[in-house]
Amino acid sequence: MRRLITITAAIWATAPLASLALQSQPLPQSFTTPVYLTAPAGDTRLFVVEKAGRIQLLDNGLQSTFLDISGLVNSDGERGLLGLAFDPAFASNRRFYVNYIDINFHTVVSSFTAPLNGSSSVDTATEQQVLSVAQPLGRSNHKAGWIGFRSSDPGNLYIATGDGGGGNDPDNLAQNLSSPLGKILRVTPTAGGGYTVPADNPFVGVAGNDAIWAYGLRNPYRNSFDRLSGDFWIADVGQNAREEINLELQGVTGGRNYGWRAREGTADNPAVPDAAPAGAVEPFLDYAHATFGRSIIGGYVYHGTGEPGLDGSYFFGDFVSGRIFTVRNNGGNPSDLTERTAELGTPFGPNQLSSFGEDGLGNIYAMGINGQVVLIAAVVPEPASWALFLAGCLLVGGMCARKTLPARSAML
Ligand SMILES: [Ca+2]
Repeated sequence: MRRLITITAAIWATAPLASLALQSQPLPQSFTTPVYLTAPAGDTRLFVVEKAGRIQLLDNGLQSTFLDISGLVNSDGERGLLGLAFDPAFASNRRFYVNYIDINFHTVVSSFTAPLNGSSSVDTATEQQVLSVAQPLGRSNHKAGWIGFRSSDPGNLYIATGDGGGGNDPDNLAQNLSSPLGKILRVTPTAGGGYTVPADNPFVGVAGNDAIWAYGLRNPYRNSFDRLSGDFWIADVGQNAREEINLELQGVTGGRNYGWRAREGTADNPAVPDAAPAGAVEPFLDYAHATFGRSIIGGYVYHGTGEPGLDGSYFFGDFVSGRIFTVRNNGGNPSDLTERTAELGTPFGPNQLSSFGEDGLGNIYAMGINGQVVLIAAVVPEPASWALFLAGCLLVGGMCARKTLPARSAML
């Protein structure tokens, strides 16, 4: 505990002065419990995932239902349609993947094929199941559900599974290398359904489920790959003490153990007597529940064009507190931890922030279970203000030439 407080203080000490560089711009549309947003690379459309089992398409501001599998989905509590990833070759094969809890209480990862006409809805008969994982009976939470492709590893789908729930992982599934729960899985989906395992997965040829990429996770609900560097950011929701962010830099081979349930963030889990596993990897950053919040929502590394000074900053937030932060990776260590909540106009109150999302161009969004989706955008000075400023320059002659304009004016 003391160590984290020291680290946190050091990070804060290096944080820049609060700026007013960002704002949140609400989309005019409202959604029903949005929990994710994504798009194929380079695609200007937005695909918003609704927890009950629908994907809403926004195409030039026009909204339509892209996919409706609500009849297949158990969406109570932490269950629902939880993940969406477009095949890196979507432009040619029109394939995308979803992760949902089905009515038989399994985590299901399936592919669907979008119609040729980009404005039509998806035929649910195109579903091909990649894998199915039975959830422990009677345990309603910790279903994670994020899925994603890494640009440097385009044939393989990464799948985040929770520990199956129940509080403090009662069957120690996250440390069990025979169980697919409490893991990041990495599989090669096969056309027509099913998957194969990449030969370089860490447990191929040794004891352990060959599909496992990383383990010792509790509820890695929202994760991301840095679209430029390939770094893997895993945000693992904690139990009663700590929230954590794990960072696998591009090039890190699989097989990492992130410590749950013995470890919760940088501390031993006070609820179980388990010794820390040998070789368990400490988080990149964690926080105590008395500080930033009680349920982390992982986000994205900013590579938008609106605010060049933010390039490389990782956005994350907290569901319970509604607070939003950025932090930078400085050689594997956190730096420049900065709260952005007020700067963004406090877009979400307590118990609303459900996810961040990244569109096909690299813009970042945040969304809440209240139905609102906001674009995280740069603040652009009002045209009228700049007109007045420039008029003033003319009046006072060369005065303006020596005045340093704010950095963000460079994008105007
Ligand atoms: Ca094995």
